[in-house]
Amino acid sequence: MKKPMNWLKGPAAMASLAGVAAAAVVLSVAELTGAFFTARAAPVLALGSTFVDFTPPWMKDFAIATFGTNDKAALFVGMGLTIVLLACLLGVVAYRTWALGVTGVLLMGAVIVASVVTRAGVRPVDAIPTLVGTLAGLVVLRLLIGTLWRLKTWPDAPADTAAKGRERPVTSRRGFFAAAGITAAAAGIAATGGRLLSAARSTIARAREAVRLPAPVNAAPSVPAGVQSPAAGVTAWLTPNRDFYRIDTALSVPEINADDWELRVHGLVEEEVRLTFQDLLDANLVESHVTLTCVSNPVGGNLAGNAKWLGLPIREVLRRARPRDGADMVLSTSIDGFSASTPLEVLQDDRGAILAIGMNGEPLPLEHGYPVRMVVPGLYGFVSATKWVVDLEVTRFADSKAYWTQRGWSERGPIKTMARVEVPRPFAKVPAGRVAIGGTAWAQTRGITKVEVQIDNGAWAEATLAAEASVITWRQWSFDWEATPGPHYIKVRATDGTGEVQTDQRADPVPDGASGRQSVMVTVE
Ligand SMILES: Nc1nc2c(c(=O)[nH]1)N[C@H]1C(S)=C(S)[C@@H](COP(=O)(O)O)O[C@H]1N2
Ligand SMILES: [Mo]
Repeated sequence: MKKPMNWLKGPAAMASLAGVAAAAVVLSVAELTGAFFTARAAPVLALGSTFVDFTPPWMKDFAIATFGTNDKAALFVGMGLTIVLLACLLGVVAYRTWALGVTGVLLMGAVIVASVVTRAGVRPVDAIPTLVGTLAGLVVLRLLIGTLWRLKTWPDAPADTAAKGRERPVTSRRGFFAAAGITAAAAGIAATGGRLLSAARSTIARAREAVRLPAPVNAAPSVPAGVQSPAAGVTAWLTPNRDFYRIDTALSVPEINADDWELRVHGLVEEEVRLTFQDLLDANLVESHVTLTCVSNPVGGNLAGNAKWLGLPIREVLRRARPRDGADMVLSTSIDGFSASTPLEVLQDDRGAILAIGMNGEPLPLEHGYPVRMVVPGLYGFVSATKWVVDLEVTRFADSKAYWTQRGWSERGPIKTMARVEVPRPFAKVPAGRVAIGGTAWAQTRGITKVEVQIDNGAWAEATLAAEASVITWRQWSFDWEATPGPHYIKVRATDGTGEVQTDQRADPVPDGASGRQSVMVTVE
């Protein structure tokens, strides 16, 4: 029996450090070399995407609920910790049995190569950076572990490792730490350099700025005066692009050259249709204000935004393709593999589903789907709003499942009626007297006809509705409250255009959207 070693001072800690340095070298050298290859094939991002795809749905829901739009940062932290733990194990294993160390590094390389080459639009040569990185990682691991073998001070060093180092000069611990530290620092610098180089090569952002959007043949109906709630602090009725919520599975924003973009419309159609970006610029485009909403939005949450979109009605495209009898769904797919299932009839009715190229008067921002995305009034984004869309397959719900449906979410997603209190903020302290309560409500395609407020357990009282732009945009409201000192609860509920009152029945976002009524606690002083 070996006596238990002092872990922190023993070879295990130093071997772990060697493993971490080697793993850092694999990733950073791969990333640096990768700057000269397809942007989407960047090894660290590709690995992250694999991580996303293998993250269990409940953990993804947890990440979105807990970190909101910072869920990607949380993912990288989680991935980093996982890699560090595995790298420690790799170092220890390599110190004991070198062949296992080699296997470990090769395995790491294989996982990254698999992640890279399975990204859409990636060529086999894009595996080269990872191969270079793997080789560099092996060399570094061998150098560091070799140094450890030559440190003879370990009481429990394996007998054969002492022999391996016999004729070599004895190395100091300080030397080892210096070597490992310098390696890790160099790896960090290399990785940063790789990222910067990739960013500098991003020409798509500049190409986007050069796009001149055509004027629509059907301009958006003018927005009536008074759509904005008079209560100070309520969200802007029109969401500026920079403030528009962003939800997607893409770790690096897909970079699509608009000149290369093509949409293929196929499946259960009489005629396959192909559209280029120029075809869209030349088409009869329409413009409309539409409020997008995410199915992950909790009651009272802010995963919703309202913009003016410019695009081609999808029903024009479908008219050309002529769907066959029996088709009831269109599966739209993004260049990065995300997909959404939208009922065929929703894309053919009067609601105004479009292939959008413009958002608030600009080409789509890269992160909102440049060059082309879908915008479908009335449906949550996960079943309709495919960004970076490149493929429309006319099919049947019975035959195909979209990205989130495969992960436990619904196959359909009509937006639920929802009212939100925006001022006062939860747990605010407000002075007694007249307090302006205000917020936003939505029930896209049905419209909002009433919003009511309830203070504590009092009677429901009608709020004042701001002007309505259309039934596919959200509608704001305000309510003057004579506040008396003490703690109070403000509850809100909306009624949609069909006369249906927003349910009090609480439901989680999974599988088809949160329901229930928001209740905001405030203290009146
Ligand atoms: N390619 C792609 N498109 C996508 C998604 C995605 O993950 N990938 N997410 C969808 C979801 S869940 C929502 S709510 C909307 C959000 O659009 P936004 O980021 O422009 O607000 O995009 C939809 N389109
Ligand atoms: Mo979403």
